[in-house]
Amino acid sequence: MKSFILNRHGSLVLPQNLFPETDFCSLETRKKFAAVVKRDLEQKAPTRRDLLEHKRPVAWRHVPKKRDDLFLPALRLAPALLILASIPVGAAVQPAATGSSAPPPVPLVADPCPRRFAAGDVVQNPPALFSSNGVLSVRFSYQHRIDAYNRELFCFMTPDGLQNPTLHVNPGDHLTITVTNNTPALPLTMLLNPPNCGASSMGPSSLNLHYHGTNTSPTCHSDEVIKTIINSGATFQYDVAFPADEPPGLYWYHPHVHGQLERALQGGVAGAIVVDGIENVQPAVSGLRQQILIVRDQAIPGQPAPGGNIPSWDVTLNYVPVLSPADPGATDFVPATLQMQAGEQQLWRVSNSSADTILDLQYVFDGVPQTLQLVAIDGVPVNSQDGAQPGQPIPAKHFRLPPAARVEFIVAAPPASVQLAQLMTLGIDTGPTGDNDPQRPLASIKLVAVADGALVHGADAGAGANDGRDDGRVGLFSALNPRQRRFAGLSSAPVAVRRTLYFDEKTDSSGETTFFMASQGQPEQPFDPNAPASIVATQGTAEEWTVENHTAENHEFHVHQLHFLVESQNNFKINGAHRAPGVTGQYLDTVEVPYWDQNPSHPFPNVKLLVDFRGPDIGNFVYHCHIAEHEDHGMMSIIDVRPPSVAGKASAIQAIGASPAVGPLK
Ligand SMILES: [Cu+2]
Repeated sequence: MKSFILNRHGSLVLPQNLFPETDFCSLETRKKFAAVVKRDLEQKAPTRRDLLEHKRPVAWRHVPKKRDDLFLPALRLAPALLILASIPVGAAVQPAATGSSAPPPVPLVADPCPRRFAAGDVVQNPPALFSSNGVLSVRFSYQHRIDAYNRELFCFMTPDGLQNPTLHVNPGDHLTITVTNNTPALPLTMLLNPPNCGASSMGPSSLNLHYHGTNTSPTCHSDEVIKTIINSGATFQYDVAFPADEPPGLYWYHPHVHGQLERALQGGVAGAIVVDGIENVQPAVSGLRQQILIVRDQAIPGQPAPGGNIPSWDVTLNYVPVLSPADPGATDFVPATLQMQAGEQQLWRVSNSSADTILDLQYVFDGVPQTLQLVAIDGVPVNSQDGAQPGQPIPAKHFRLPPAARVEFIVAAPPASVQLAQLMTLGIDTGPTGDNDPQRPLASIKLVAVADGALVHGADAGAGANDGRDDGRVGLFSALNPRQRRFAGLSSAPVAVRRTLYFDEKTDSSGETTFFMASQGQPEQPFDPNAPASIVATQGTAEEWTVENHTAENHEFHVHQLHFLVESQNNFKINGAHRAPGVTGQYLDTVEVPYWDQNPSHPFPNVKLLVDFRGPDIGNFVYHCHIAEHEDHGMMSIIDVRPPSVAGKASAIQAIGASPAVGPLK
């Protein structure tokens, strides 16, 4: 394991897998701190590779706390702050809120992060909140708890006890969220240079929010994740303005603090955002019963070695756990239950909100794949942006759903003659160094005869109803809506710049791997929130990006604030991989690039993307691999989109990250 370092901006960077149960008490000097790191992490704790090869936990937080050769006394907050001794006190203590009027904090909610479902339970729609008069105003208490398997769970709770509710907005609406970070304070480990948004130092208990896939502004109090930090005890207010031309479909929200993404997502903190109105772009969904299906992943109890049918991570479906077999050769998965009425069609709106688990969805009757009628991908109704309205669904026998991607499709209930109807994920060849994502059933279909509207209406928080409204059905088609064609004309837009980006990984002699989201022609650097942007683009243009995979595992390319047109998927066959069905020619925010076979005579698998900067959003935001473990370990970079009037004045605006940080610790 690497010891901690000061980066080139003078910020303290702790080892990526350091977790703050480490004893920081009485560490008044850098030397003492280094000694503890050496004693407890370098000498006694196994390296990450060691952990992986022995199929043991891969993060410090997973190291068994009962090992008597590890020094893990209880954390005491005040002394811990001594490690920030050279940070001005004001920098480590965040004011209650920024902005003109400080919102009152959202108090702790009793019984946080409930997970009341057992394996095999019926999947219920999450609780839902709806905007009215152009605004959806939400109050969130960010909380955690430890479950029976020693897993740390995270959640947003509303004051009346809803957990991670689905947020329904219309194009043009404002989503205002007041959030209080009610998780326990942990040591702050890194300084953020100005300009700041919230606190100027961050650590494992820091929070912010990302509105994934939304074409919203990357500014403070909107969808900004590089400098927005809400530390324990602080309250922060978001006001996210959805554009009037936002395509109707499924988006999602989750915390996005660098280094903490995997921990948060595997703790389950994620919820759906639905931009309503898809029925007037894809009339095929009019009035259908809908199931909002959020796939999350989490550590398997007992942390068995992955292999065979033992996955790297268990998955859940709206918090119904999908159990995996204890034996790698066994197939006794226990899927969740999805209810349908005989003869009906349903709209399934699936968000892969897992940290690391790649899905390849298939709907199977007695072993025979059924047709999914794809109606939207990553929030954008398919075939809706150009040409004649309405959009035409795409038939597919399976759909590859990388972490963070969403797909919405129509399925038909199985005829009574079918013995076993299931939603499943096919096995994924993630590459030699990737996770084990075996084929497994996610849910079995159960035909029921229940009065209309009572079928999938429910609240997975267990408390409260659905805001007085039924989230169980899509609205009825009224008239074709041509206004949500945000990306219209992109395919014929002139290409202003062509770039090649690539995923890379470097493993050092200790077995520690650093992950890079690199740009051809620039030195590889792991993500640093204080660094200047790697790419400067001009608002109003379109760029063609070729995103290559130079590594031995799959990666999932995601850009904040915008969508791209998938032009082509290339060289996938060198691994026997197939192009993902349904995505070429569509508008995505997340796309998979399969691994390279490491044969120097083989080309890199890549995707060609037409990236749309024609929208109004300017500023700094990120692009990264959405396998959370990879992003946490550095696979992310910053892009700066500038209005045409200032683009080109490159030296004038390198503001973020340019100012010198405080001096090193003594
Ligand atoms: Cu990755």
